[in-house]
Amino acid sequence: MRRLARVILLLLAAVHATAAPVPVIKPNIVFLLADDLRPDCLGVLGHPVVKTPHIDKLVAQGFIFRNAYVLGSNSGAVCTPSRTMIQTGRSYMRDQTRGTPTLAQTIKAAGYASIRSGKYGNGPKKLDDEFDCNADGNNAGGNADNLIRFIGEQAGKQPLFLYMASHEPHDPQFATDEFYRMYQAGNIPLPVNFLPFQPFDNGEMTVRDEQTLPWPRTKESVTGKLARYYASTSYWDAQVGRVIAALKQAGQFDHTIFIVAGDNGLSLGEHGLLGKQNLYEFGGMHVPLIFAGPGVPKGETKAFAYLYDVYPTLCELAGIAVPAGLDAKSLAPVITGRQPQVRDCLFTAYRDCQRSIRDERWKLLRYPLIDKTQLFDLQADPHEMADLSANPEHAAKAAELTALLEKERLRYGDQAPLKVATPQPAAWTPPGQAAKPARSRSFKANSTR
Ligand SMILES: [Ca+2]
Repeated sequence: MRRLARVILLLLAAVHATAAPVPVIKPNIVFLLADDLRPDCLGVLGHPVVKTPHIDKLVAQGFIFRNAYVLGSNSGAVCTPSRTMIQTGRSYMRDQTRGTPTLAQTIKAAGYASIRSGKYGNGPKKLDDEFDCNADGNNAGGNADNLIRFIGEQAGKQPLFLYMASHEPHDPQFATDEFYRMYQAGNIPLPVNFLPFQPFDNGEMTVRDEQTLPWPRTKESVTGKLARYYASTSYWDAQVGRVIAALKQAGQFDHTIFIVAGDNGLSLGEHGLLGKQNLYEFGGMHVPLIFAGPGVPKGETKAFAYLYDVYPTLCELAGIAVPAGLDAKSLAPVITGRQPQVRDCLFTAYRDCQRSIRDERWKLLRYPLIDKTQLFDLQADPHEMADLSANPEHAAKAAELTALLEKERLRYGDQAPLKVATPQPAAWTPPGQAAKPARSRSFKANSTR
């Protein structure tokens, strides 16, 4: 009798299960975040030298954001606010860890098994610890090992969120010999806007990154650094290839959304600079950002994006509700072609010494501590070599962008003024170098190479 009752109960349960809505299986999410990867430094982005065959193939059918930026930084370690903003979706100029759930919390609540492997503690450790599994690994090879193990253990049980936060190609650039052998300094061109010295004091001239090569910067020293940087990038790409192979082997690849990005940009000889502590286009804030996978069409846009937009974008692509209260905006409407853009100008900041605003064509940089402004026509001068701020013909454009900068910065909680009471002198001489007239070290005034 008891046995019969059990059979009836099982039958009822089966009927009930059949009547229930079919559960939607969420896509896996794989976030490949390189460290200090420049905005053009992938083969798929058209880079003339670097070889990244695995990423290129992975995102060949993906969607590229050409104008993606980090909002800014309150310290020389731009990585830290950048990675925190990825997790919080909130401006670093606000209290970021209060009131809204983090990316890891949101993804976990949606039923994912999550792992982060890579740079740990580069931001509040409690944010890193919100992943189910946390495993560093000393380099991208170790990161890949951790992810491959996790795929083996978890695939098919729950949707996966894999966050590969590798150390590469950050200096000191790590690679194995086969990748170092791929690049010879003598075959690598200097940036077109190379200078031996940055000719004025941008407020952060001798920070750690700037000291990684001596002044003056030379062709030999800069191309040598570029060779190591490209080798490290190719090494990272090969390790990403191992993770992709593991996803394919586990039958998970076709059901995975991929994001490829860098945590901040980097100057490597442009304007005489070496770090991520400036706001030029090849400076600290401009980053690569590519989405690929189910629901993402092949495409490319110049629509402005912030890196922290990844948080709500991922949610929307994976069918997860976007939490209220984020500063970040979902880029999904741009990816799917519903909207051409989600913002019409782009603001960046570095400590209290640099601010910038750009629109589709023009960019204004402001250095409050030395009372200096630069104006560039990015359409004619993408390498920011001809400062037009003193040109009366463009005075109205400079005034318009200054007003826009004043307005936009408030949107992100920026408290630092664009003018200070007692500006410092703009002139700058590298440590150990005799002072020279600034003109001899700057670009010719009308150059638009
Ligand atoms: Ca970084």
